[in-house]
Amino acid sequence: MKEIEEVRIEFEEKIKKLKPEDLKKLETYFLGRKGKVAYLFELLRNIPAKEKRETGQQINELKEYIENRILQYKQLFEEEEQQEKLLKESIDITVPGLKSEFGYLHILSMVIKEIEEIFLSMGFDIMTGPEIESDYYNFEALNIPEFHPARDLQDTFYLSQKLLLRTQTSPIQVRTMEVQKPPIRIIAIGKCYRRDASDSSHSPIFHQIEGLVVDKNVSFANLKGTLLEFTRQMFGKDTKVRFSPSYFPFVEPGAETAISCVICKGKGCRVCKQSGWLEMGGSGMVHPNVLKNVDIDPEKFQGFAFGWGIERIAMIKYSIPDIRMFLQNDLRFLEQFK
Ligand code: 2U9
Repeated sequence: MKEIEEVRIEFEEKIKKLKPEDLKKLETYFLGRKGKVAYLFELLRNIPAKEKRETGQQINELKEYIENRILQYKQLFEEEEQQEKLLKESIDITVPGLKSEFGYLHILSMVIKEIEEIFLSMGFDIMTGPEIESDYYNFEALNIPEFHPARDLQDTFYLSQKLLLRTQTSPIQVRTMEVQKPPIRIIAIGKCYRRDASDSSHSPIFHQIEGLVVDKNVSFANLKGTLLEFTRQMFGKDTKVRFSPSYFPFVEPGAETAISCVICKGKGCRVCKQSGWLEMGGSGMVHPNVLKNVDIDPEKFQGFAFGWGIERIAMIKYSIPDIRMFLQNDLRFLEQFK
């Protein structure tokens, strides 16, 4: 009877400070083949027959008690473990979902699409061409003679004696006139390269749009009407266009082309330097030599052309202060145009 009491006391002590990971060990210690309860049954063999029944019952009661307590703990620990798992793995469905970022066009791509749509609606086709060009298509075919300053090394990226990065998209127009005879109504949009130090309004890489119309009875008035319509759709219908005489080897007459300031509507402000006008690029009637170079008879056909900077258009339309922002990949800038 004393040993039974000792085993019970030992069990109560151990079960009090039982940790889940020791449950198996405790079960074996008390209920295993060589456990405390087995030890008590061993002792049973040596006591007098008449006390055997009584004692045996006592031991069985203790065994059941220990089994039940251990079972309770097993269930308890399993529940706690289950609770812990639920807590750890539970997700709060009321938390707002992660916003999936959608891609969006670069502001320049947006402006290019806008410009293309306007000219497509006016019946123009869109052409592209190589950015690496020969000096023939970039200069000679455009009536730019061998020693013209535009050919200078300080303005042009040469890749070899004959190859260069195009300084304007005009080579596309030349290539088109070689394979397509009038009527021609095309715009060419693309990257151009100038060996220029970059500052807030100049970048060695910039985008240009050039337009070319070649047909019978094409006049300077057609040029003015086309650019006025484009300007109105791009900058608002009260915008005006100004043509000032200028010289370019590939057009004659040539004209600097400006639009009335979109900020002050022509009154004069900081953006237009008090002039009321914003220079956009150049234009003119295609020079007869350029037509001759592509076997188009200047006596039968005439053409007009223009060339504007895309960054310039974007900067004016969206009040962008510095041309370098287009290339810096700064999300604080790009995200404004999502
Ligand atoms: C052909 C014949 C004529 C395109 C023209 C300009 C005037 C012009 C510059 C101004 C801004 C380029 O982006 S820019 O730096 N361009 O001023 N471009 S006339 O004349 C052509 C083009 C192709 C066959």
